[in-house]
Amino acid sequence: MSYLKRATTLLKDRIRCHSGPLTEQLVREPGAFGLGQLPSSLAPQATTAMTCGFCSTGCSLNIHLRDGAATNLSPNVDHPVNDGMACPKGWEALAPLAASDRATTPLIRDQRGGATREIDWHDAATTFCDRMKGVIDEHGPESVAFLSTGQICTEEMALLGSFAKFGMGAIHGDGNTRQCMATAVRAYKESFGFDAPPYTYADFEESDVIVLIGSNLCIAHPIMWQRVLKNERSPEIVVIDPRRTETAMQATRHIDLQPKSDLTLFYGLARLLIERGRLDQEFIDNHTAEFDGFKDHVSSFDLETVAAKTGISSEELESLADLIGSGKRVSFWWTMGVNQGYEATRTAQAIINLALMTGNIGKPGTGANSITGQCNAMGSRLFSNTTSLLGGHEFTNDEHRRKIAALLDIPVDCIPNQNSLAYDQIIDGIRDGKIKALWVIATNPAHSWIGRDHFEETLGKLDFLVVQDMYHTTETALHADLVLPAAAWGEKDGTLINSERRFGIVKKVSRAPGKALSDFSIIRLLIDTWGCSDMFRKWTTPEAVFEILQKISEGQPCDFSGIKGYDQIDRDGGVQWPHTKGSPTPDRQRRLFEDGQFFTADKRAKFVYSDILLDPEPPCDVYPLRLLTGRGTSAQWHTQTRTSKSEVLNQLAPRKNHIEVNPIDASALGIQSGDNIVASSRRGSILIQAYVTTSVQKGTAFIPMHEESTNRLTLPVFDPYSHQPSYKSCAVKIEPEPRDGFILDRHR
Ligand SMILES: Nc1nc2c(c(=O)[nH]1)N[C@H]1C(S)=C(S)[C@@H](COP(=O)(O)OP(=O)(O)OC[C@H]3O[C@@H](n4cnc5c(=O)[nH]c(N)nc54)[C@H](O)[C@@H]3O)O[C@H]1N2
Ligand SMILES: Nc1nc2c(c(=O)[nH]1)N[C@H]1C(S)=C(S)[C@@H](COP(=O)(O)OP(=O)(O)OC[C@H]3O[C@@H](n4cnc5c(=O)[nH]c(N)nc54)[C@H](O)[C@@H]3O)O[C@H]1N2
Ligand code: SF4
Ligand SMILES: [Mo]
Repeated sequence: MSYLKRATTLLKDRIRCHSGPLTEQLVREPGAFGLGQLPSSLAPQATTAMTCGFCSTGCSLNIHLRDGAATNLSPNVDHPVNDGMACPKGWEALAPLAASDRATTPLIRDQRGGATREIDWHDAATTFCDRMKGVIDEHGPESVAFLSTGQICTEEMALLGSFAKFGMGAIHGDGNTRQCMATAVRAYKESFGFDAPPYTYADFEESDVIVLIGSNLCIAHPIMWQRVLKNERSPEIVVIDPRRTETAMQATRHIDLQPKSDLTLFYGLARLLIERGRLDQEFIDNHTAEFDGFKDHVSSFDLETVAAKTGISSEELESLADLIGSGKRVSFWWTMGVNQGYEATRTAQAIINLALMTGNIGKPGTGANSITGQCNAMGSRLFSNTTSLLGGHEFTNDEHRRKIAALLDIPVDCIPNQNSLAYDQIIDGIRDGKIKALWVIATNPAHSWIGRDHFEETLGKLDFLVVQDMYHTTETALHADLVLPAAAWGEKDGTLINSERRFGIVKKVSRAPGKALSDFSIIRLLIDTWGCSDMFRKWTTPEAVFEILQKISEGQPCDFSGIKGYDQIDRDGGVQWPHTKGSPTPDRQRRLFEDGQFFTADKRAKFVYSDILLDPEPPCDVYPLRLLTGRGTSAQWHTQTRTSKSEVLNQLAPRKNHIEVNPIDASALGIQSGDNIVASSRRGSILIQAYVTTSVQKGTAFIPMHEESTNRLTLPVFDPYSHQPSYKSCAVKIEPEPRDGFILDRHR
């Protein structure tokens, strides 16, 4: 059977651990595809450390093994990231692997809306290739797209992006990192010359003033919050968030600004700092560009204007400017409250500008620091081959294309010379009938995509939808023509890159169920079936791909060619980039820009700024509330495919989906906590339970994104520079549930 031969090749790394012939094992042993036996190097050990596969913090977890298989875990006490701590998701990381709805075999759906039937890998790979090739033959390479993720290993995303773009000839591919980090990427590229978060977590401990902007650290990055708590300098902790979040409650100062007034606030603060001479003029003169233009630009943001727009009193604004201006070590940290907005990129750059003008960069406890979301969002930003060519190169730069072609020993013509459509444009392309086939890997857009009330119809327009996931029950997989069962975190090898640019390692410590294969092996199988094995002859194992990526990174700011294989990452508690070949073993905590040299052509960081944009959907008479969305609890992860499979995490999460409403708005409508209410936007209506709380301002409401219906309400607008969705603001109304039955009027 030829597919077994192919499987033998692609599972080469595993053959070493099999005692008998591989084919025999595959037939005899359930799960052999996914894991086979555990690597012999792990088997005798009682514990082995690996990086958590949920958030970008990158905590190290000690996996306790019996006969080489994971039985339990505990946080690693000797690791520069988490120092013996983990949040509930980390403690429960093994539970989602054992869920009963794991995808265990490839599934095909012969008819839209019909049931699926099981097929073998040979038929799955053949179906994938035949149908994709059919679409390309008929409609051209622009008619096929993939949507990737920040939640698979770096090596897997590089293999995926390279196969899709260089092997299949597809041009378009984006990922859920667009929903999450695109703004920070764009902001850093323009301001610093490269997508380079500059900090190390030690900066949380070394700051005098920690400014958290649109970041609910206690819920979304609980172990980073623990690092804040380890700060012995009694720092001022300022939380800039329209909601009184768990983090805001712990802060020394909560700035509860009007939603989406951040850009005005930061320009106003910049003007105040200039007026009061609170500048690091030497740093500005020697290491930045375009300050004078910026100074002119912010001059119109006077105190009264800023106070009126942000809802923050003049006194508080002045006091905040003084705090930032007088602080010796001020660090600015931002997350989705900034990235997910209609003027997000400029807002992120306004934060960067504050750090630059006060010289708060490149020194302990400082920085303009974007906190990442998913465990490997950083890997995706650099190596997914979606928005940029591998290693932070550009598709549109011929020199870069030639360089990558030579390094990979492939014809330069295989590398597209144009950028991919962004996620929203891919979705539009499907709606307009231009994109006919979509391959979705480790993301669940039928829940997470913005304003997706008509999303099912949109997916229905595709000729071919492939979903590659660890579960066959995700909202997106339920629409798939072909489901490819994936091994999960803990069932495969590779690396993840955390928020502070640290490579961490993940390992096979558990057997994947049934015939599930690692994403790496699935893509290898598809490569071989497609007929482009030769192009990927060196991409044999995750570690071989790691070495290829090391070569590609050489000379780039993200150069990690000095890392001596997975062994060094494992031994040293991760390694941050950059680490160039031949350089000495790096310190365990490193920040960028200590020499004041940035990655721009003139080595100067740039002040970037624009005019304030009009709010695309302000509250009005009909829809008087502004809806915010975001993370609900530390026990819930996104669309909940994983976290809902843990009984422990379910106990820690709210039992019912809920909308948070301020008491003043609630009482005006006679609504009490626990009431079922109808929340509507111009896109649709949902039925949801009210939770009356002062943590949301009057005139605003909040629904956690974990609730499936949230994105039926959200407004599909995007930042013009990053194309990141503006998930955090749209106009809604709420009404008590009508007594005589309620029909969801979803398409008004
Ligand atoms: N438990 C848990 N942890 C997670 C995740 C998860 O799903 N669950 N997901 C991970 C991922 S991928 C990401 S991207 C991160 C997200 O991490 P965060 O960005 O910290 O989480 P969010 O709740 O999305 O948004 C943060 C805050 O932005 C505020 N906000 C809304 N609008 C505005 C505004 O106009 N201005 C300001 N200043 N703030 C505003 C919201 O009130 C919210 O408290 O979390 C990661 N960690
Ligand atoms: N309203 C609103 N919507 C939002 C947000 C918001 O704040 N508000 N936040 C946005 C943000 S920041 C993000 S990051 C997105 C997240 O949105 P999604 O990416 O759609 O959410 P996840 O639930 O993390 O989906 C990951 C999928 O990958 C699968 N999976 C897990 N591990 C593996 C693996 O190893 N291999 C494969 N093949 N599959 C795997 C999981 O089962 C799951 O189906 O949501 C966005 N949507
Ligand atoms: S904080 Fe993030 S990385 Fe650490 S245990 Fe929790 S989910 Fe995992
Ligand atoms: Mo995210």
